Amino acid sequence: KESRAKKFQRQHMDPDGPSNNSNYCNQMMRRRNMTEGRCKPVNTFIHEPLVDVQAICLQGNITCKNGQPNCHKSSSSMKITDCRVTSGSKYPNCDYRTSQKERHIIVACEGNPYVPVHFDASV
Ligand code: PAP
Repeated sequence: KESRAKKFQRQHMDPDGPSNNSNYCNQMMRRRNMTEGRCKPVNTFIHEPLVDVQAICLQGNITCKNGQPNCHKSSSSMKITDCRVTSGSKYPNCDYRTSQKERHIIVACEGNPYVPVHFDASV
């Protein structure tokens, strides 16, 4: 079974991106298997080295949206792409809006090693 750490990498890591095109989310959401069974409504890809994202687990500890205490906010801003399903999108033809941003990101971390398992927010 896919570990939570590997699932985070599949859903959120694209260190070599972003390809600068408006179809990025349509392609990547499909390629990373987030359009099977349903269109995952919102998802963020991070365009920074994995080690830099893993290091967020050692940075400022904050409360997550769900009230759990295991969230951490990046001390630097990071290149990200937000993907949000369009209002006209109809499964199985998942259609996304692609928005590139530079934001501080908040991830939840778990385990030993203590690594990212959930993307909480960007601020
Ligand atoms: P996403 O939230 O990063 O988009 P999602 O597929 O929802 O991805 O998976 C997040 C995982 O992190 C969940 O585990 P699961 O895959 O076994 O269901 C969730 O339980 C876990 N997790 C750990 N800490 C938190 C937290 N503070 N907030 C939300 N999810 C968390």
